[in-house]
Amino acid sequence: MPDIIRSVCPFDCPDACGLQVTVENGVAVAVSGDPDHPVTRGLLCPKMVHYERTVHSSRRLTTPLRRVGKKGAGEFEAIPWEEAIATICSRWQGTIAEHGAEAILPYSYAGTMGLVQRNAGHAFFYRLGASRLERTICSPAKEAGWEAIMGATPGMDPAEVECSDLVILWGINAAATSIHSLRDAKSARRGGARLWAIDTYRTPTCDAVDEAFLIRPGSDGALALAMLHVFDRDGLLDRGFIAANVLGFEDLAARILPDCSPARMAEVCGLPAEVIERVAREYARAKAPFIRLGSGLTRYGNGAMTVRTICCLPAAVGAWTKPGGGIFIGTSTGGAFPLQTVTREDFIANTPRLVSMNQLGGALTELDGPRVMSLYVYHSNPAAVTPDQNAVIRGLEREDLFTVVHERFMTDTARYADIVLPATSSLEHPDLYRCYGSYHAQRCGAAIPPVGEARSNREVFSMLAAGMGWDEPFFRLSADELVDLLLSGKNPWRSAAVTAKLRRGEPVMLTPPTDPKSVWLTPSGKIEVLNVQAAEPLPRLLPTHAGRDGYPLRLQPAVTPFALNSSFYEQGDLRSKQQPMELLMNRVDASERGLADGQTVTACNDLGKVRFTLRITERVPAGTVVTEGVWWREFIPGDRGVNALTSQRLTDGGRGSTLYDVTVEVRGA
Ligand SMILES: Nc1nc2c(c(=O)[nH]1)N[C@H]1C(S)=C(S)[C@@H](COP(=O)(O)OP(=O)(O)OC[C@H]3O[C@@H](n4cnc5c(=O)[nH]c(N)nc54)[C@H](O)[C@@H]3O)O[C@H]1N2
Ligand SMILES: Nc1nc2c(c(=O)[nH]1)N[C@H]1C(S)=C(S)[C@@H](COP(=O)(O)OP(=O)(O)OC[C@H]3O[C@@H](n4cnc5c(=O)[nH]c(N)nc54)[C@H](O)[C@@H]3O)O[C@H]1N2
Ligand code: SF4
Ligand SMILES: [Mo]
Repeated sequence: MPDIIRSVCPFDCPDACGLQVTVENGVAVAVSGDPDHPVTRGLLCPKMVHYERTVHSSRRLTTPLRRVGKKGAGEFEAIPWEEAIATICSRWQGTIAEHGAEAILPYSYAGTMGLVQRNAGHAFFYRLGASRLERTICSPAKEAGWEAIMGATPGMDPAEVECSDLVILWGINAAATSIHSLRDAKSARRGGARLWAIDTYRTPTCDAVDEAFLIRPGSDGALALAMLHVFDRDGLLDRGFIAANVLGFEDLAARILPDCSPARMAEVCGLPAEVIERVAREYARAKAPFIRLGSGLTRYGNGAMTVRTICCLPAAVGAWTKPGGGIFIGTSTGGAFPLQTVTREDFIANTPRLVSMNQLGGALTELDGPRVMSLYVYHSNPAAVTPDQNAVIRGLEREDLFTVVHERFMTDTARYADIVLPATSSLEHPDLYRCYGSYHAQRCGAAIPPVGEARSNREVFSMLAAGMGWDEPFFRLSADELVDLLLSGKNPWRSAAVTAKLRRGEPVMLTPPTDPKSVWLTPSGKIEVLNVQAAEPLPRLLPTHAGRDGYPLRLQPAVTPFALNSSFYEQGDLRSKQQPMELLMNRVDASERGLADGQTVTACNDLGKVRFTLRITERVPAGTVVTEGVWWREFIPGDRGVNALTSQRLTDGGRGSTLYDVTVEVRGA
């Protein structure tokens, strides 16, 4: 009889789905959505319905490897774990003696979201004294924008969307990235709500809504300011709510909004003034307008300011007072578990330098101070996902850089490693997961034994600590013992009964200690439209970076429903549902350049050149080109991925990546 074992989806997705894994003789044979999970309710995305094909893929790495060929050639020989650990430790001891510990740089992000395995390296590298990594590739500008106006106020419960009468999916491709939120939005629509999307091209999400508004990349702030202008001009503000809950709306109205008429902002965002007028009026007149804000619009030089400006909208019309009204950017359950019991910031001595993960290329090729002599990559694929790929690869090609990669697959990054270590998949190790698209959390154990000689992040750092001769008992704790530590103690986010359920592996809902829709956790206790502590005290129109690059087309490196960043390309069926590295272009731009559908083209800018297959489509407005997915190099037309065109520049707040803030020219090639 097969066993059905509960698990959790480990990927970087807002939903952290509950899984049911069918296991026969230690092999996962099927995976389905947990019908009793409060968010999943039995529905999995296309990426995960055959997770067993990833877990038992013939491409899995099963032993440690040592490089025998040229860097990047992907030629390796198998070695025992003991030799791999001994080699790494002795190389590092030599590096520390010669260059200091800051010459070692860890690089990790979100291959797994489990609290223990994701953060497993922090304590090790703090104790080592290595350079610290600033993990800001995803959406820190979104958090910075929220904090500037809402402070530490937790996110509202997104399940309230069911009570809304106007749902706006703003800069979020929910059909690909957040399928359960789209399911809930559609259910609100069946109850009578209108559903809108605001994007830069016609995504599958745009097909699922009543009306889609396409605007110019990075111009959402202009749209939001024009809406605020209309509210103010036409008496659509909720003055009672503002008087009681908002700081400085009058300053915004007096100093910023007069210059933000729909006619002016139409020139920036590309929507006609009359459409902006209508959007503003319908938003203000809705009983309970709900905005679900994605991350796409935050990855620009003005991303944090954009989020801050959009967050003014529900405050201006008092949407927060109605069930279903408000804005949701994500939940932040940081307070629910004592993460420092895993990350151990107390091991930091002398505060080593902080390196932005968005600037890895610069760090490996031109960083001042101790040169980076060793890079340890785990659950991330920087050769594919990190901006300025040419700089990253120049760094990885350095003969004097000792690179270790702990991975499930021979990724583009692993090909450059001196030592490759095989990693477990989430079905092979225990962890505790909390989610960022709602308030649930769940613990799970290993469902199957490790594939081959794969070891988990936690196990590898325990071995490395032993190899370095360290004797802190902390490094000998198992992943399960660390989960127990995370569940220890009283905590305002979870009652004793909730903690007991978590211990048993049941999905639970965490409860924010304060009401997210009436208690504003800012210095003034109000929603701070005016923030006197910020460098910019009021929201205003900020330009993007890309406007200054001098290339004519805006490039959008967007996502596909059939992969997650560079993960899932091992599944042939999922790959075949995508078109490898297409560049979507409007007919107008194609005919101006004499380009034909299906031909190979080269997109270029100051940073690089990338080959794509051209797809002419009306889904993309003139002036913008789009590519979907972060392809592995072995499957693409040229030898560089889209990130050879993206830049190491950072966002205005949060030091985030500016992946969408890019211009290019495209020619036939
Ligand atoms: N299938 C799938 N799911 C995923 C991922 C994946 O790669 N594939 N990635 C996961 C990760 S790590 C993350 S962070 C999330 C991200 O998920 P989302 O929050 O959905 O973010 P993005 O997909 O980056 O961008 C969302 C949309 O914003 C649009 N956009 C870009 N620029 C602008 C702009 O200036 N204004 C407006 N209004 N829209 C703009 C893009 O075209 C895109 O359709 O998804 C997660 N889920
Ligand atoms: N062009 C472009 N670039 C992007 C994006 C984009 O949409 N377009 N998205 C950006 C965003 S939002 C993000 S968040 C980043 C994501 O960047 P990453 O976090 O690097 O995400 P992935 O590409 O999914 O790579 C994760 C790797 O971790 C490995 N892995 C999985 N589980 C484990 C484990 O338990 N242990 C170990 N050691 N390895 C494991 C997987 O095999 C996979 O190769 O990429 C960013 N870069
Ligand atoms: S990727 Fe997201 S939607 Fe898909 S199974 Fe995992 S958590 Fe659920
Ligand atoms: Mo992300």
